[in-house]
Amino acid sequence: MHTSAHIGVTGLAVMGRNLARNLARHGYAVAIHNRTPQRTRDLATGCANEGTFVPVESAKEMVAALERPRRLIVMVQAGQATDDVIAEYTPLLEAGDVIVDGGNAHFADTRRREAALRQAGIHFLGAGISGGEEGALNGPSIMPGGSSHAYDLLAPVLNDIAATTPEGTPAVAHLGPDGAGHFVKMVHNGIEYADMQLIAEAYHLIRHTTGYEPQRIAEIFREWNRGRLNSYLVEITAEVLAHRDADTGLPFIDVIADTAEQKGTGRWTVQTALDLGVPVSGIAEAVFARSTSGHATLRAAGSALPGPAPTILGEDDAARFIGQVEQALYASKVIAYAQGIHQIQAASRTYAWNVDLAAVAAVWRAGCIIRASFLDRVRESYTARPDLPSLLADPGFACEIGTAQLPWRLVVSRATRDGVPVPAFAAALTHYDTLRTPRLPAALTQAQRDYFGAHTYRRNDRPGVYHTRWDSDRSEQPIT
Ligand code: NBP
Repeated sequence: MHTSAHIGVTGLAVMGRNLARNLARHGYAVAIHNRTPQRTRDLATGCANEGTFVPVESAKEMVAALERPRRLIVMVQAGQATDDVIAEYTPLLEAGDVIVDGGNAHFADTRRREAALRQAGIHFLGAGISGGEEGALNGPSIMPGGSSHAYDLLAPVLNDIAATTPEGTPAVAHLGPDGAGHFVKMVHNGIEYADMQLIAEAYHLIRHTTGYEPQRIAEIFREWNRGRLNSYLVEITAEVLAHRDADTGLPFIDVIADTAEQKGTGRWTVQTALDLGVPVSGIAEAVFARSTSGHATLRAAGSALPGPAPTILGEDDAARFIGQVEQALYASKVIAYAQGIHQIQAASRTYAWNVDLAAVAAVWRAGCIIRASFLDRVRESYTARPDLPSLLADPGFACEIGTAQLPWRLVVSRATRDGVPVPAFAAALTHYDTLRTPRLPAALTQAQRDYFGAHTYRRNDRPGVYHTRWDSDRSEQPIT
């Protein structure tokens, strides 16, 4: 057996297998292991021409095969499987060795694992990896969190295997200690949900107001992909809409079931945002839209409810409306990213991670599902002002959204009037209007809370906390 593999990968399903191949193609001797040995053998024999693989059949053999300090990438199912694998390796590894969890772990699990392994002197890097199986093979976007020492031990390898941004830099950066990387990956996935939902709403609205066939709408997305909406998701949307089903000859989009599934990272993003008290309404609406799509009984009952039939626009009006949808999509996308970035800022403060948001935008620029030209501008904004309170405080984005806001309103009103659901467009616009409203009805909410629960309130005109005796003479009492 080869006794000095540079790095090990355990867990050789689609992601681990392709990541191991990516490492081997970059000249690393990769020790490979999988619980079911057949996967290990398949990789070692099937891809032998791609580089040096060292197949092993146990954790003990893996540890013996690795050069020191050992670097082991765990690519098994998130959750209990990851805990099981870590528990198996912990007694076999030595102080100074590094475990990298490249799965989609919940950041709280990563914090727990990092703290536990630190006691044993073992470094733990929680690395979010995005780009699916294709990215794992040809260059993913990598979001690592952990100690600087652990990152330094892995940085040369991660730089080699990561995607390359348009600036020529690798799409990887040390994002902070313990769970910072997995948190950023989770929010990446949440933003991905929002971005996909917004694109889906744009398509749906155009189809229902113009009557255009999907192939024609594909052209619209192709055109948009040449402008400020340029992104992987817009690009693949055009491909999907242009595709015809081989069996029926019908547009592919019309033959697949309209029930979207989810694996859970979008839901985690929203749950975590609720805990942090951060509004991520665009992401939340996207998660709820997927759940609603799967509620067959609810939808069957709802299908009998009354509502308007969409009016089909003439050619000139349709062209004008499509331009407005582009504005609405762009503005809503900026809001969704701004909300996700706010969530990262809030977690970074709560957990003292000191996440560099310019680095996050740079890492998201290549290899991952939400890669988009627009992220260059996000990176520039946070490079110029790392303390920017919100993406919407950037003069460039504020100006663009200012220009987009009227068409955005027209799109949301037309959708509402015609009965076409646009939950994410509407949530984004509502968020925008909430932020710009000088005086919110939260004053009434607070007064109600004081009325029924003596929850107290603050006044605009003087400091202190007050309660009104609602059940007696309605006199006001200063509390502090
Ligand atoms: P899966 O998430 O489907 O997990 C399958 C792997 O986990 C197999 O290697 C399996 O071994 C192993 N495994 C399980 Br299940 N339980 C185990 C246990 N108790 N002990 C040891 N090994 C165990 O694989 P994947 O889709 O390649 O994803 C790997 C990680 O990357 C996951 O955390 C996933 O969330 C994340 N991720 C996936 C994607 C994607 O596009 N698929 C993208 C980004 C991140 P076996 O062969 O013996 O059953």
